Amino acid sequence: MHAKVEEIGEGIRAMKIRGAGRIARAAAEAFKAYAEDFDGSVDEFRSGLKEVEEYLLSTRPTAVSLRNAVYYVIRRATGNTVEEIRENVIRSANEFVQNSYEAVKRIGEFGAERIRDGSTILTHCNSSAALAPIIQAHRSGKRIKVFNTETRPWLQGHITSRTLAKEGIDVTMIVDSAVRYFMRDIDIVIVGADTIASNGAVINKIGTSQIALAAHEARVPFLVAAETYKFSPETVIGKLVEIEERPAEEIADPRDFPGVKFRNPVFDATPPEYIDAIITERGLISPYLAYQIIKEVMQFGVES
Ligand code: RUB
Repeated sequence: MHAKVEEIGEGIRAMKIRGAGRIARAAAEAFKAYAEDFDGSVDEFRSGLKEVEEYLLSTRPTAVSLRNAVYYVIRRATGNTVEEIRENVIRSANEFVQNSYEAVKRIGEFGAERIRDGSTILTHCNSSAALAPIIQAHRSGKRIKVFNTETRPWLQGHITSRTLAKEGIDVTMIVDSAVRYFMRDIDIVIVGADTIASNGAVINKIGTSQIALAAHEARVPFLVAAETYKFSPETVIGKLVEIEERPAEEIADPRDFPGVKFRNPVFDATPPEYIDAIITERGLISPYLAYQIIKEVMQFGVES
């Protein structure tokens, strides 16, 4: 495998590159690097791109953003000469990355409107899309407080806390199991998404659905911030979202627990009835409009 492609692929697999948006942009960058360096015939280029596609798709299963990024580039990798194909791959990879950053920025602007001055926000894991409205609200002068979960077992919440503290935001880190205890102090929950199914269910970091339940019970608005490439065309044709299960060693050393089994699913599904709105770059929508977004906004159509 091409060195840069492998570096990106292994980075995604080992979670050095993580978060659905970053993974997607990295996949686009991998194609770009491959195309820039390619030297050979048109047929070799096409089969090489196919190999890159299959390799990238094998890295992590849950975030559809990865597959949508891969298909975005592959569908545009047309041409009769190596130069034409190269140009199209590089252009579409750049386009995907640029659109992705632009989408997060717009989500920040739209989402910030929903954050009132003086409010306390809860977030989970580390989502660029979820942090964008929070940071935007703060920069626009709103006095806000944030509670964020540490997010076991990978502790992505540490990144979130540090990012927010660096922005000068009043941030408090709590353990994942303290969410319901603090829910009475929370005005709004904002989380990200790895995949949104056609029925409006949101797949995000494990624990998200428990937070949604606690928010629902306390009548606290629960918002999801997600670019439209987090919507899954595959779910329209009946495919289930695969929930990644990672090694037990990420939780504890199994050798210290003879006779004990471990399970480590790293995502869960929050049903649409617990979601007040999804903040996309196209605006705020009901989760029940997921099918519409997939049909209208996604250029990819249904991938099989
Ligand atoms: C990260 C996670 C994030 C979403 C959205 O999981 O669940 O909430 O990916 O992130 P992991 P973003 O750390 O296992 O990749 O908004 O940055 O795309």
